[in-house]
Amino acid sequence: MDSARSDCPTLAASPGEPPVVAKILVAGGFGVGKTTLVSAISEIRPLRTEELLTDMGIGVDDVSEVAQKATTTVAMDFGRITFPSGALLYLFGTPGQERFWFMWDELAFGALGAVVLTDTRRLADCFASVDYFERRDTPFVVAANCFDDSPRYSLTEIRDALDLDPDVPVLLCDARRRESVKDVLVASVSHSLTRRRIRQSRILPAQGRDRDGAVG
Ligand SMILES: Nc1nc2c(ncn2[C@@H]2O[C@H](COP(=O)(O)OP(=O)(O)OP(=O)(O)O)[C@@H](O)[C@H]2O)c(=O)[nH]1
Ligand SMILES: [Mg+2]
Repeated sequence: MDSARSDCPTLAASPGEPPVVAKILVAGGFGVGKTTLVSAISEIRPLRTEELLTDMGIGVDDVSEVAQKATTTVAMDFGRITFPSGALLYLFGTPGQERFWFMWDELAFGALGAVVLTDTRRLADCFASVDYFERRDTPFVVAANCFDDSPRYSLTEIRDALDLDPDVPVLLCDARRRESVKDVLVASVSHSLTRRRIRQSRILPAQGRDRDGAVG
């Protein structure tokens, strides 16, 4: 598969420097399209850990809203994208079901940022992901995956329903379409780098101050 067509300029390395490598987590509730999103954009055959949903899950997994779904992710999805600048983006999709959430800390380790994927038929299912990234102070964007029979809400309505901070980007997407997924990832990387720059600009001046707050 071709590398992403439009580059993400903020991830470009300086000349002579090794390529920038970044990790983005794709999280969200059960069956919102995380595996689909990673598969739609990965330039390598994505690593998938799908297992059949069987009767063993009755009473444990709530599949009422995803009746067509036959498999579920039990560990993670993994994909890779190379930008024309040479920057590498590694994508890690989390398992959506609550019984696998113990793996999230391992998957989130070292992540530049995250995408919280949501389905507007079940917005509340992404509360846990939003809380998780807010608690960890990991920059995230929210992408509403537009299923054919999902109600259409404005970005403001989605933001309000999830009670998001004003700086959290909210987008609509189609997790099956590569171009749409690319827009989500570019938004995630840009937002994460902006947040990181703001954080550093707060830390650096503070380090140069003496106990009275005077800049040394
Ligand atoms: N119509 C439509 N179907 C989609 C879309 N995204 C995903 N699907 C379908 O929805 C189902 C669930 O997608 P997955 O990608 O397995 O969802 P997931 O979030 O990885 O699920 P878990 O890992 O089990 O939590 C699959 O059958 C997809 O083909 C979409 O944008 N539109
Ligand atoms: Mg999955």
